[in-house]
Amino acid sequence: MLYPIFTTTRSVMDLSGIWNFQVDDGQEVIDPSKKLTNAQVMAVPASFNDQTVNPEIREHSGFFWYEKEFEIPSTVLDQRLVLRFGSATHEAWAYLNGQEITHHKGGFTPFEVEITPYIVEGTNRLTVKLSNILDYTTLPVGNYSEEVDDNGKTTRKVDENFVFFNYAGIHRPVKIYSTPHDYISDVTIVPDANLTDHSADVQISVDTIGHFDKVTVTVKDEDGTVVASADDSNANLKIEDAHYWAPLKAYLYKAIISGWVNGKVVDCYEEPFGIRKVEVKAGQFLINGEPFYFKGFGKHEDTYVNGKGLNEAYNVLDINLMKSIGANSFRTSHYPYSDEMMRLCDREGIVVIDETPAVGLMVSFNFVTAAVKGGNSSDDGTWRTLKTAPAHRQVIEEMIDRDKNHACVVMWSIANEAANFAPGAYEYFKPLFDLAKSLDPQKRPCTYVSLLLSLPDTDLSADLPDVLCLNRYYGWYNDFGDLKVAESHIRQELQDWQKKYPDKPIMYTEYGADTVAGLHSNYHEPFTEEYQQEYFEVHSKVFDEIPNFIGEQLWNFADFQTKFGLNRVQGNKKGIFTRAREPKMVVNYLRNRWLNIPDLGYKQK
Ligand code: BDP
Repeated sequence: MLYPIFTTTRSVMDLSGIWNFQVDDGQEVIDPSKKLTNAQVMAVPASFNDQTVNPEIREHSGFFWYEKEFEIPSTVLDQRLVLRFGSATHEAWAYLNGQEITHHKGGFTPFEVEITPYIVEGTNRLTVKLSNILDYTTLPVGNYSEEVDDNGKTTRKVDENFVFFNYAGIHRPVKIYSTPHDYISDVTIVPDANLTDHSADVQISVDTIGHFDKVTVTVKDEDGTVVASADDSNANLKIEDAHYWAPLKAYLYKAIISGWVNGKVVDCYEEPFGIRKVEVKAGQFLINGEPFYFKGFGKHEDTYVNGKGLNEAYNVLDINLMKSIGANSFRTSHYPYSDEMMRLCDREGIVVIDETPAVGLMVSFNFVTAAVKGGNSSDDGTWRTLKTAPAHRQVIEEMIDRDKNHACVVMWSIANEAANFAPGAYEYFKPLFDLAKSLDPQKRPCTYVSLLLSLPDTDLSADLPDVLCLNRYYGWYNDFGDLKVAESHIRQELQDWQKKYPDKPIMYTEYGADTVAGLHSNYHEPFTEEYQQEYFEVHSKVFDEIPNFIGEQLWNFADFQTKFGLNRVQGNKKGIFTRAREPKMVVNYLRNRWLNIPDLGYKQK
C-alpha cells in the first residue's frame, strides 16, 4: 500500500488534531448518522488512555467513538479521494456522513477506502467506532471475559496475554489524499545488488487502475541526477556504480513513476528505495556480502501521554540515541511500527527486523517455566485453543504489502514468544512462513523469536526460522540474581543451538533486567543500575565466544508502560533509558562496547 504523499498530481490533507471522543458504556445506543451527544475532546493521533484523568476511561475495555468534522477544498472535489488510517487500534468501523464506509480489524497496519461517492460540499462528518477487545482470535492475543449485571449492563475485560499496556485509539495519522481517477495503485521495487561490479539491477513493477497510454519510470540519485529510466510499467533498470544502502550509511534513490495520457502526465508517484543485498549463509547474516552484527534493541512504540500514538519527535530522538551509543538496529517488537518510523529508518540507515503483532500465542503464558520443559508435558494446548491463524495470515499480508520496499527491513519476524514447544507449533507456523516467503518480492529471511521454553531439544518448529532469534532471561526470570549460574546456562544453550544448527546464525532478540533508575547497591542487587550493567557484561562475554552469534538486541530500549503487575513498578523497567529517555548507568558500558564493534565484519569465520 502506497504511503500518501504530495506529488504534482496528488495532494494530502491531514485530519490530525482535536477530535470528539466518547466511551460506549452500552447505556445509550450511539447512532453514527447523528453527532455524538456526550463527547469530550481527544487528540489524534495518540492513544486515548493517558489523555484522561479518569481511571475508568483509561482502563475501558470495549467500544469507543471518535468524530471529526471537516471540509474538503473545492479544488480537489473532482479528484478521486481516499481516506487512509495509518492505524486504528484494534478494530474500526468508519462512517462518513452517517454511512458505513469501511471496517478493519488489526491495530497496527494501515487501511484505506475511496470516499469520493460519500463526500459532500460543505461540512463532512467522519465517525469512527473502535474496539480495543483482544481475544483468542486476535493479534495480539488477549484473555477476554465479559459479565452482565442485574441491570443488563455488560462489563468487558481484556487481560493482556503479553507484557505491554493495551493502549488503543487512533494511533496514527488519518489522511485524505487525492489522486486522479486513473491512478498508480502500487509500486514494487526489487533491487538486486551485483557485488562484483558494484552495479545493480532494479526491478520496478507498477500497478495502475484505469487507462494510461504509457507508464514511465525514472530513477534519480540523491543529487537529483537521473541514473536510469524506462517506458515500462515492469521495468528492469541497470544502475552502474551503484551507491549501496548500508547500516548507518543510508543511500536512497528515488523512483519517479508517471502515468501518461495524450503526452501529459496524469498521475505521478515517488518512492524512495535503497540498494542492498541481504543473505543468510553458513551461519552468517550478510549485508552487501559482509557479515552484519546486530547491535540494538527490542523497542516499543510507547511514550508519555501519546501512549502508542505516533510521536515523531521521540522517533527522531530514539534514533539519535541509538546512533550515539553505537547501535545499528532494532526489532519492531511486538507489532509493525508506523509508516513514518519505517521511512525514517530507511533514511537514517537503521536496520529493522519487522515483526507482526503475533504476541501472546501461548495460553500458558506466565506459568512456571520449569514445569513445561521437555516431552509431552510441554503440551499446554495452545494450538488446539487459539484461533489466530486467519488474523495471522491477514497481518503478514498487510505488513509485507506495506513494508516490502523498505531498505531498512532485512528480516520478517512472524511471531514473538509463541508456544513453539507445544505440539501443533510446526503445523501452525509452516504455512505462515511459506506465506511470508511467497509474498515478499525481495525474499528476505524470516524468523520468529522464541522464549526460554523453546530450547534446542524442545522447540518443535526451529527448522523454520532462517535465523535463531532467542529471548532469554538467564539472570532474571531464570537464575534470578545469580549471574554466575546464568553465565553457564547462557553458554550451554548457545553451544547446543550451534551444534544442532551449525548453518543457522543465532542472535539474542531479548535479554534484560528490570532496573529502577537511581537505585544503587554495593552488592549487585537485582533492580539496581549495577546489576543491570553486570548482567549485560556477563552476556557480552559469552556472546563473543560463539562463532555463529550474529547480534545482540537487548530488552528494552526504554522503560515502557504495562498493565498492573506484581513485578511492574509503573511499568516494565528493563529500559537502558528511562521512559523519558534519560540514560541509566549501563548506557556508558554499552556505548563503549558497541562503538568498538564494527557493523560489518565483526564475526568473521
Ligand atoms: C518477554 C516479552 C516482552 C516482555 C519481557 C519482559 O517478549 O514483551 O516485556 O519478556 O517481561 O516475555 O520484560
